[in-house]
Amino acid sequence: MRYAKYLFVTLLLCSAVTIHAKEIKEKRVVAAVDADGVQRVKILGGDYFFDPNYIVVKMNIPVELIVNKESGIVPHNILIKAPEAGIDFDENMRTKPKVIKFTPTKAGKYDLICNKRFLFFKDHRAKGMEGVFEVIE
Ligand SMILES: [Cu+2]
Repeated sequence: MRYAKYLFVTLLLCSAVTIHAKEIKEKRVVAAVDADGVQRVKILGGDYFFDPNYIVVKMNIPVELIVNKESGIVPHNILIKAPEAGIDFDENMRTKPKVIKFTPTKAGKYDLICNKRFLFFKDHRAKGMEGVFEVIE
């Protein structure tokens, strides 16, 4: 009987971990280089996700991110702040696709996020609207 309490707590912890793992399910895309020498990746945003949420591109090859969001009243943005790698943008997402152009100059993993928030609620990144932008050599 004494152990029942510990078992219960363990089960609670396990389910909490499982729920969190579900929220951050990885959708990975490795960009291909198009015939015109540009790496194009489409990114869809919504409440509260980016799809894909793990993007791999090659260094020193131009990138075009074609971004849009699902219809809905919640505003979303897409931003990466990595000026040291030639990546520095903060764009509001619309349902109509928008093209973001840059050329990454430094290998590494950079945070891709939406930092919108409603009043005192958690920002969208904390709700799962985040991803990894990886630049490889
Ligand atoms: Cu958002």
